[in-house]
Amino acid sequence: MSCGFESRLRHKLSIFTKKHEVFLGLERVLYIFENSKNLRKYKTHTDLVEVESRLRHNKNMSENKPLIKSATFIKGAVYDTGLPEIELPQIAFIGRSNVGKSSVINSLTNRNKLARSSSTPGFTAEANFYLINEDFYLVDLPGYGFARGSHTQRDKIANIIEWYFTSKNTNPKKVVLIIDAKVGPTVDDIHFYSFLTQQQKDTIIIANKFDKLKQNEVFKAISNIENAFKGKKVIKYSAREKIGIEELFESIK
Ligand SMILES: Nc1nc2c(ncn2[C@@H]2O[C@H](COP(=O)(O)OP(=O)(O)OP(=O)(O)O)[C@@H](O)[C@H]2O)c(=O)[nH]1
Ligand SMILES: [Mg+2]
Repeated sequence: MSCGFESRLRHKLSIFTKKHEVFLGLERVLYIFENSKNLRKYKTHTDLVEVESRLRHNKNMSENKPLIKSATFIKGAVYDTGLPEIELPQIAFIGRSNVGKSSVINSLTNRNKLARSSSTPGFTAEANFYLINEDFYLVDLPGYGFARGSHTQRDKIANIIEWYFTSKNTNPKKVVLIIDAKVGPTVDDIHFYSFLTQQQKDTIIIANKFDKLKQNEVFKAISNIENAFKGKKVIKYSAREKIGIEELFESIK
């Protein structure tokens, strides 16, 4: 842990104390800090890197330098005829049902209710186009692997996903493939990644719901995802805790 790193955080947080503790024979550093709302404890350097990333994101927002200046829902499409009239680059968000695709779009745009999210799987049923900074679209897609859905429902969703990724009229510039950090990569995730590779799509992998991992699960969970995708880099992300936003934004630019 570098002193520079610690002092940068100290400057940004109202109270920040450091304690040493021994746990299972391991010496650990406990950082305790308080912001206006709540007291939080972070135990490792990795935790602090994420805290810093979140603070940097909040600072950008509060200093009126938002990464996303405008975000507007344009339309939901299921076929080429339903696509938005104005052609602009598209960044597509895909992953299993309920993995948090809509929530990731909301966290990235810092808008709570832009993309509709729900704890009921199978919620998004069209390719929803959101115009960002009048410059490009974020596309929220329905999720695959909706185990409890009817055969007809799953078939309909699979067709929409296939249409979106094979149509000459959509052609996403980048694809964000979202994996559940806690569940890990599913057979469908791996299958879908090879489909994207065959389609020669530029794919970014993120592990959402990172907040659900306990500290001692992080290394194993992330390596497991990286290994499943042949060592491809995985961005640790939490739409709920706003972790990884800057890194994802940089990757999709
Ligand atoms: N703990 C935690 N929960 C999350 C996170 N992101 C999303 N969720 C929750 O996961 C559930 C599904 O989120 P959605 O964003 O609707 O997921 P989706 O992938 O768009 O779902 P479908 O459109 O149904 O495929 C909601 O209850 C969210 O609150 C996260 O980072 N951490
Ligand atoms: Mg959704």
